Amino acid sequence: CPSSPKPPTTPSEKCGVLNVTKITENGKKVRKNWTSSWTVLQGSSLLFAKGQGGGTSWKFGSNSKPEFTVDLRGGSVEWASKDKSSKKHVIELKTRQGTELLIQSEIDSVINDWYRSLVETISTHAWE
Ligand code: I3S
Repeated sequence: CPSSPKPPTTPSEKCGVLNVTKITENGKKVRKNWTSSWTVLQGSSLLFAKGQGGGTSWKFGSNSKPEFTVDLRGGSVEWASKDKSSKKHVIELKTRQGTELLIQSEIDSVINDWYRSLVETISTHAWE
């Protein structure tokens, strides 16, 4: 997906730059720290890496591992309520492991696409 000029082969492969922060980790509230992350949806995993160089030039190379990965199986996704963030277009993602993330993009179409893909991925992998 990141380096391929072709469209992704399956709807569950997707990548792009999103603003991301954890709000809960293993059930414990953590301080928000919004960062711009290169985000890749791969099967039932969502991978994040800090933007390096920005835009789509970023790749997961040998010296640049994903910062963190979340397992979407058994998770849930919804549009975040206003009290979660003052930003526009914020998705709230909860994992079965008790991690909650906020995912945001200023661009409507971008965040709507991610929302759809995440919902689809979670429902596809619901019974694993
Ligand atoms: O939910 P909060 O605490 O209002 O979130 C804001 C803070 O995390 C703030 O950082 P400080 O830790 O320095 O207060 C961030 O800069 C803001 O972006 C957070 O709010 P938004 O509404 O942007 O998610």
